[in-house]
Amino acid sequence: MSEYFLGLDSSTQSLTAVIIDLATRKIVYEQSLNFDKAVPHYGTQRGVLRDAHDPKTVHAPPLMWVETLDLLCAKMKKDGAPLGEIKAIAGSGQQHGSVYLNKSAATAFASLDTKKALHENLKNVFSRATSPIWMDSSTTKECDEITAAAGGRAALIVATGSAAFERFTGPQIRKFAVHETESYAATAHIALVSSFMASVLAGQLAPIDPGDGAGMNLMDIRSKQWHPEALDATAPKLLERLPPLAPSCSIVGPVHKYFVEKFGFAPTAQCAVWSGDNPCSVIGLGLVEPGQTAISLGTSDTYFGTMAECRTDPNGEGHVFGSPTGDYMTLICFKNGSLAREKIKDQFKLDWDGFAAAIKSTPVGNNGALMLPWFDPEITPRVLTPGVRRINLREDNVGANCRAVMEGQMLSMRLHSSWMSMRPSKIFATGGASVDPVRMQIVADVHGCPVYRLETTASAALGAALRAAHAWQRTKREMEWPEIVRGFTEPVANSRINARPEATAVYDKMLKAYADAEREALAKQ
Ligand code: XUL
Repeated sequence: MSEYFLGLDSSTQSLTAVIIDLATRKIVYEQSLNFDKAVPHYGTQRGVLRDAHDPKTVHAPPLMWVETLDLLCAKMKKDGAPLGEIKAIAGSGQQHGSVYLNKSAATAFASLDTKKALHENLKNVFSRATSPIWMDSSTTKECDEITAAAGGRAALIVATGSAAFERFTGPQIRKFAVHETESYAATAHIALVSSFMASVLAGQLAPIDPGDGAGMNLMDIRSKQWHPEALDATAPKLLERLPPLAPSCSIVGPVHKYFVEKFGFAPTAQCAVWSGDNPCSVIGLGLVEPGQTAISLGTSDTYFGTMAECRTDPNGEGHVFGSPTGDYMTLICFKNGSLAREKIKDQFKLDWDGFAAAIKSTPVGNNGALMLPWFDPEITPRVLTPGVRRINLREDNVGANCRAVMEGQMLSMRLHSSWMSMRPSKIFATGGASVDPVRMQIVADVHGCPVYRLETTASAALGAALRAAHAWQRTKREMEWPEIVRGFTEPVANSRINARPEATAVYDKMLKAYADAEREALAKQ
């Protein structure tokens, strides 16, 4: 007997649906609608609205997400997706983005009318027409104010799991509360993208889970409750505007009858709490046990790790979020990922095969040559003035530059994840670069553990579907996480690349040289 679960991913550029059959361990349906194309009348570019006068201000219209949800449900129905047999739905939202709702919202969610489109039902529920999203970096002043009021940077990191970051929800709320006092006064509820979308589906205001709550600078990372001092440091009367926090496996309630009558969902289909896209990806990548690590080598490189105990980064570069498993996860973002590798590749007019051959023509450790690959401003470490730094490295040496960019990136990743005090025992790699055994050998050797390749496209939506299955299973019997993800997140067969102990020994020494070079470069900033 099939057991269907739906995962939705409301990301920056698109809304994606993945339906899994837990009985056969198969993805049975996948569909994605791109906001710019599906609902062009909102005028977004790549899903966002950039302020014409201030490039740091980046918002998105929440009504656009709602209208796209209606269209995606219609598309699923038209495609014959088994909507009537779905047992539970969960979702993933781009993290940090906030939705501001007036006092009519709760009633509007509860009384959706099938004779009207979803966006017509909900057009009057907002006290702020647009939502600041994670790409917004306009709140440096608010970050400083919150940090000072919360007792300083170290205290805020220990309390909430992260230093104050411009894109985090607390600083964004503060900016709104201070500059748009009347609209803030008219705001009865503040939701995250995740909890907002869950509210629409369930027809009631939905809680926030600790995965996404941790991206706000407002939640006590250990107790997973709102942090009173952080709230006070952010905006007046904030607690009364926030939904409760609830474990990621909680059920909000059955899907609203709007979705039953219009699209054929079963009235018994349960809506689970949504989470952020990174916590959902942790599940979609199969990182369900402490100590598991994945790296995604895409436009930017990200490092995900799971930890049983909450340990925060004293330097404030890495974030600690709640993992949907109830453990903790960390996210470290390196902006100069593929961007830096491509710059070097293109500089020498190579393709990726040529890039790999160039690396192979040089020895492990690059004869002491090092590169700090900061083509763009960097997030980890915080580099505001970009510029590539070369040490013992001539700019025209093809092989040495190709090796140096990859070795530099992996040494940086090892260095900036060391606060976790937990060396990975294996690494799962995804993203473009993960198909290249030459670059993956450097990953394995620098980190000193085997690397496996994961072939995932929609890891956040898949993670959401698996979370739906977990939340639903819990109401019947306890199914452990490894059993939930089994068959969905296995690495590609024969993709294991082992670390070579003699190469790792070279990198163990090189790490110090890299750290010194980095410290010196940062001191000059
Ligand atoms: C994480 C972050 C991004 C967004 C993208 O802190 O800002 O990964 O979640 O959707």
